[in-house]
Amino acid sequence: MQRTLSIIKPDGVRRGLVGEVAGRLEKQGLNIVAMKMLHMTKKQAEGFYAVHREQPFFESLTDFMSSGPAVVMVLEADDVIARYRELMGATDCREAAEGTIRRDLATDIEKNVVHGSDSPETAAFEIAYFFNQLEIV
Ligand code: IDP
Ligand code: MG
Repeated sequence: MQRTLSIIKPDGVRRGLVGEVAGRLEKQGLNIVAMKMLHMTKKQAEGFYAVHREQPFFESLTDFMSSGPAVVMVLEADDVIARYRELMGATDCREAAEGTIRRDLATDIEKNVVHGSDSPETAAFEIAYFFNQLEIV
C-alpha cells in the first residue's frame, strides 16, 4: 500500500468539480483516507511549492493556489502515486491523454484542476504539510 497527496485546486472547487474528481478517484479504487477543504495563504502556497521557487511561473502559481478554497486529500492504494498521475494526465491539458482529468476538465497549463505527488519522498512531505496522523483514517 502506498499513499499520495491529491489537491482539487481552487479552479476545480470554483467550477464545482469536487464531486466529479472525487468520483473518478473512487471509481478507480484510489481510496480517499483523508479529506478537507482549506484556503491556503500565499505563504502556505509558497511553502508547498518550494521546489518550484526558481521557476518563472512560481509567482503566478502561488497566487492561483491561494486564490480560493482547495480540497486536499490523501489517497491510498497499491502503486497509487503512478496510478493517480496517470488519471490526472499531463501538466498541460493540451498534451494530456484522452479520458484524463486534465484533458477533460482543465482549461490552462496553470489552472489544471488537480495536483498529485510525483514520488514517495514528495508524497511524504506533501501529506505531512496538510495532515497529521490522527486525520488519516
Ligand atoms: P504537475 O502538477 O503535473 O506535477 P509541475 O511541473 O510539478 O506539474 O508544476 C506544478 C504546477 O505548476 C502545475 O500543476 C501547474 O499548475 C503549474 N505549472 C507548471 N508548468 C507551468 C507553466 O509552464 N506555466 C504555468 N504554470 C505551470
Ligand atoms: Mg509536480
